[in-house]
Amino acid sequence: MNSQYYIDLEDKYGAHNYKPLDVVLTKGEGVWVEDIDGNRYLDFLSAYSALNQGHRHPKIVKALQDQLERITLTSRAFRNDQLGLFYKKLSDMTGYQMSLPMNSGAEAVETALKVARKWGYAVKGIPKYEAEIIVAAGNFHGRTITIISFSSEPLYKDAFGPFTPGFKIVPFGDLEAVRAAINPNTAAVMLEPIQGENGVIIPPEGYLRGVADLCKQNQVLFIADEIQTGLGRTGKLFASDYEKVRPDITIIGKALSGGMLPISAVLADEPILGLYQPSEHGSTFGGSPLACAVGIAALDVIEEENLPERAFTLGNYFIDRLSEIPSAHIKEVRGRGLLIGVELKPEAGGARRFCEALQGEGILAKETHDHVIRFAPPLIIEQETLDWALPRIAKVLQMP
Ligand code: IF1
Repeated sequence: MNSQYYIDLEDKYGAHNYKPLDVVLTKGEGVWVEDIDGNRYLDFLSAYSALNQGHRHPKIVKALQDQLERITLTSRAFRNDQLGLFYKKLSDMTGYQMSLPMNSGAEAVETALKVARKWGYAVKGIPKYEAEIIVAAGNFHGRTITIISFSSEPLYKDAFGPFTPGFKIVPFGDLEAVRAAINPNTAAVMLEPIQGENGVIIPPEGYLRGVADLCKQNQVLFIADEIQTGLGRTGKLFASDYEKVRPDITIIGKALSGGMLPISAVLADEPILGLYQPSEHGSTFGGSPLACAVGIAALDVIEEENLPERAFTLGNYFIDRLSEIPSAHIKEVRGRGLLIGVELKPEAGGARRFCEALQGEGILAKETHDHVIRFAPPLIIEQETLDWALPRIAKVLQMP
């Protein structure tokens, strides 16, 4: 069968909520993937940072296989012998007292928003159902109706109202705007430390620290969505670490499973996460023994292979090399660690055609917001592999 067969199947029987590159992948190992015609590509997207550990990391595969032989799902109606170990691993690694496991990132965001509202009523004393949560313009936190209710992107939102109330949107990177938006009913401020989907937008230095301080002064929770930026991607365990900020709540997902299953978690201390009482929240699959065994292995790999440090060193190297590429199309190269955006000038004709050309060079990358090419390889990548990619990227960025 050729690629077109599979493409036609997808297009005929599947909802058209994506416009993928027409490459039909069938194998992955480490930083490489292969399509059904046997072409190999360097994966420069890492499933939006879910594959920080690379495709099919042997240690995570082994943990998955071993757990498959024992028990996969108990539901939270019963206990299992992996969940506590997963909690402990998360606490030991992140310093948070507690965690709550879910599946997708969006579910973990919802979980954090719910507990922030409850905290607002139970601890801060906000009048019932008056709680407000401040978010940033250009945010991406997922696809549920509540989450899109505070999106500023019409495409994600406009067809899907009515919307959930209780959110205020302020410009990203503007500390004074946060200060002005806080009032006695504010329960939380939720931000991505770096806005990924919005085009790898890094806020001005001091912004995260400033927001965290404002939150503390006003008895407001600071929630960091580190689903994309966390677990080593930006060169530290968390992107918040760059400003020595410890959010009241940190949300993680994606690389928490190294790409095996959807696993997410909300991290916080007992005075916050301890507010959830039985029946107030839950999930059929969240905290399954299979997910926990995989999660522990995925976290082990991040530690054992020093993935944050690797991302830091290789990211600086790669950003420097990309910045040296003489290309009339490039407006700016920016990034932290191995979360990198190359913003093209408006007259470059959009990032999509460059991503298609990269595919022809054996590199899979994905545009974001029309004019930004995102480079985010697995963090296990070797410098020599980056050196293999650089002349190919340069060639593509130099096309007319
Ligand atoms: C898609 C984007 C990236 C996220 C942050 C929560 C979630 C995400 C910071 C929700 C998810 C994903 C979703 C995926 C593509 C991808 C994405 F382009 F859409 F925005 F990474 F940049 N918070 N991001 O980045 O997590 O529920 O999906 O597990 O929607 O196609 P999820």
